[in-house]
Amino acid sequence: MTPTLLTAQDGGVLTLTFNRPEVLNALNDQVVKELSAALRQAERDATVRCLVLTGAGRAFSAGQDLGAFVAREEAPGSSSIREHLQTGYNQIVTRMRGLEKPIIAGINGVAAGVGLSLALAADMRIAADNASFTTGFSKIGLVPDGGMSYMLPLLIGIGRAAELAFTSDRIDAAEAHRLGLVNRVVPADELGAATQALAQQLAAMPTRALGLTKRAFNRSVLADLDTWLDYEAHLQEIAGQTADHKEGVRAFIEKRPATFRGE
Ligand code: LHQ
Repeated sequence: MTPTLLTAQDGGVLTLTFNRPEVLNALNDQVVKELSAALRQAERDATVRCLVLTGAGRAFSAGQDLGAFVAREEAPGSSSIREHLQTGYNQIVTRMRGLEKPIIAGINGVAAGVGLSLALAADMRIAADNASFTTGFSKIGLVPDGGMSYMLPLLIGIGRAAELAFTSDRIDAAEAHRLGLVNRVVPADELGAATQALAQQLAAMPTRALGLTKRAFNRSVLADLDTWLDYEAHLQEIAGQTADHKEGVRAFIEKRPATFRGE
């Protein structure tokens, strides 16, 4: 099976690259499994002192693979959305925040849905100047998940978070920088080098101190994260049963605008 997540280590820097460029690195069960395993390995491996998460091709990640999601929902005995989140994305977010090593998201293109949530779970974000961002969930009748409903208001304030979450408008890298969604924006052809340079800088720092700093930040502003992830999954379970959700997903698959009825 072709790896859907490429891994490469250079000194203390481990780079993980989403590798489904033909679907804008949409996330299916295999990517989730491989990312989870890579994070577990990065926890155990003392030679890894900084992690970079990025995407192959023109996207960082378009979020949940909606084709795979529909197929899963239609399969007899499939798990609920709540379980899907709890056993997949939520564990990844918990692992990313729990990893006591810096994680940098190198945002090389569009980041949408839970793809954006994973970028937000990183410690820092560097975006290519041609990257773009959309929460995406409201377009398919869902609630921001993968910790986004916690991280987004924290990073950019509740009013701006509401605007992005309600409208799912796509914003560019300059706007993302202005909002505080990303730390830095660099020319697209310099993203790889800029991300690796920062990662090497951090990998040469006292890793234990950085890890403890991350632990402190987790405790100071993300203390409720795990409870929150469960609550978000509960809200998503409710949203997932609405007619508007089903219409939104159908419209995406059929490549047509959705007609929402508010129910
Ligand atoms: C895709 C996708 C995609 C499959 C582009 N899936 N193929 C998890 C599980 C449980 C419950 C709910 O929540 C979640 C978390 C989530 O992440 S839900 C949100 C899922 N993501 C989205 O709704 C975003 C959907 N994608 C888009 O809105 C657009 O594709 C964006 C804005 C990302 C990019 O737009 P464009 O640059 O115009 O590209 P495109 O739309 O033409 O896409 C290129 C191809 O990638 C296309 O396939 P094709 O065969 O026509 O070339 C898309 O169908 C495919 N693709 N996203 N999520």
